[in-house]
Amino acid sequence: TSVTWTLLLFVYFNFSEETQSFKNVPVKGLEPQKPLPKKFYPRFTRGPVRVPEPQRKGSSIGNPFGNHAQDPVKGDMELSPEMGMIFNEHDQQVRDLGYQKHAFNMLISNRLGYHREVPDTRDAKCREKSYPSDLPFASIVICFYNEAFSALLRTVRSVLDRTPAYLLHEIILVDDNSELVELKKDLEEYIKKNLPRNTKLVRNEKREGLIRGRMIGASHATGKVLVFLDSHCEVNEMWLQPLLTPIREDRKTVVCPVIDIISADTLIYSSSPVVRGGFNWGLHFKWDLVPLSELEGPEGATAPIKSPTMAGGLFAMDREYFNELGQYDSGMDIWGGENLEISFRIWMCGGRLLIIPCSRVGHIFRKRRPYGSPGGKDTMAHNSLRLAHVWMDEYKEQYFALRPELRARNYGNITDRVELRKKMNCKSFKWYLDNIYPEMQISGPNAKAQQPVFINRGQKRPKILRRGRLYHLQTNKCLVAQGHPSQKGGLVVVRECDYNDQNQVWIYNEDHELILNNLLCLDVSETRSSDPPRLMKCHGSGGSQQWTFGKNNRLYQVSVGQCMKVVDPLSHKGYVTMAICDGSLPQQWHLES
Ligand code: LR7
Ligand code: MN
Repeated sequence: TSVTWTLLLFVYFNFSEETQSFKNVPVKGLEPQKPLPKKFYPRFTRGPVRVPEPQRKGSSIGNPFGNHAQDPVKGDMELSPEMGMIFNEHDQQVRDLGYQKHAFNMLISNRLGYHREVPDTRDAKCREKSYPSDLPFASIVICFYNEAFSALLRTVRSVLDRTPAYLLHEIILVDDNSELVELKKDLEEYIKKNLPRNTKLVRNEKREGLIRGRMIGASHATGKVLVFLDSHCEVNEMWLQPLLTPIREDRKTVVCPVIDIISADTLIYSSSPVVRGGFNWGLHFKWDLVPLSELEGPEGATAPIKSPTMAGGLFAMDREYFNELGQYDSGMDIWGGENLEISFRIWMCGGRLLIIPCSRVGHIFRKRRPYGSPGGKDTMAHNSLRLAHVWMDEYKEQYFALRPELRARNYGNITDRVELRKKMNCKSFKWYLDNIYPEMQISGPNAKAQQPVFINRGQKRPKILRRGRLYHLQTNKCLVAQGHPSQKGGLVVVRECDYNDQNQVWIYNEDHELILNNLLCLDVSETRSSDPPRLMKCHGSGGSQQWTFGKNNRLYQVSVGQCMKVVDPLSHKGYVTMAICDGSLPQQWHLES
């Protein structure tokens, strides 16, 4: 034992020193970033944590809130919505390139750097919990393809900052043949110079996709437990111990943290409601509210929750058990479906899948996937077909009823996976539905009516803050629709104010939306930030429809990081555009209240 202890201490000091001395490494962007005025850096409050309300139907994939972006609240990080302000052309390039390549605001990500505090979003009772000291060691596997350097490094750094060194056996980064240069050269250098020696970089010779990518990562791992993370995460306080504890008790338990939300437009970290995984017959993952029966018990809000499925990216599992259970289906490509496949396999073959409310990890939720697949193949359909044929028995008909065109589609050879299912003596899909996901609706003759009781926490409706005309101070005109205010995609212009015209009335609400005549939202294009603002259907997820009123009467657009101005105040056309905020007269607005 003394040898082990010496080893442990060695590892521990090695780590803590490393993490200490590189706390303030320069922020890495496309080129060196100038430090920003202090106000652009995050401020924190450590007040009581509000647990936000989920939507009544937690049915949207991605953000567990469905369509409602959350404002920073007490206990959440109070990051300025103007963190993404553009000061020059370089900022503009970083921002635009970021949205194109990564579908999130890379300008803000770069400004945040690799270390940042995140709000402790756990239930207060989690802080009183203690965990065994002899937990199994973890290998963290992070597979990435063309990830933004700062987001990847923040993922790794957050793990180093918030994991006790003795539990962190290693971090394995799998580069899935990324094309971005900084990921090839700079990353290797950064790892060599700045990261502890047990950070390994594995390179795929060709693009494998995240499924085979993770299998490759796992094959290099030597720790007792595998922990998978996406490459744009930030782990929270005491995230790992609550995940390792149930695995130590039962090696066939697979666990997921609660996935907190990092906004793609503001990078604000906010708390997720505790929801669990489900799916629909299109074989898409979805979030469900937790049935009341699951929440009752002495441990209340901190007790693990059985989950029919996992989202896919963030989970921990005994390494030997991962291998025994058949890793992943290596016939699956790039993205999609593997999360349902491993979920069904865990439950049907004698394991269980839990969500651990006291473990929290933030993930950047983006609105689109920024990369394609080789040959433009629909890998989600290919992968789903494979899982349906191997695991779903007669219930695969439910999928084909929705996707009849896939019935005859080739899905490759599945013999090995069918064998695996037989060899492990796995239960039927019917058993899974009856016992693990009874609330799944089945259409047709054997439909079930029984629905469990859910806690009704109501739906969040953004409060109206102001209602009135939006004046342009210099011209004394009002912002209106160029055409009809109900026309989607229509431009806005300034015109003579008319006090009797409802079509000139704007609503400004707590989600920072500007809604004209209670119909459409003022919106900007995310990818073409030089396009003029326009009216679009309100999507409720912030970003391109998020506006703030700031100093010098400016009207600031959160996702483009610029201010709205009248192009030519003397012209009767009244065109408006987005421009670098400069406090000048053409950029001054006033919203009536
Ligand atoms: O070809 C690829 N090679 C890769 O290495 C494509 C992707 N990747 C990497 C990528 O860089 C990232 O780190 O794989 C990881 C996941 O890809 P994302 O972030 O584009 O996926 P996602 O977050 O949109 O998708 C969710 O569903 C996927 C289904 O295949 C995976 O299981 C993701 O891990 C999963 N993410 C989460 O569960 C986080 C919570 C989101 C939700 C709900
Ligand atoms: Mn992801």
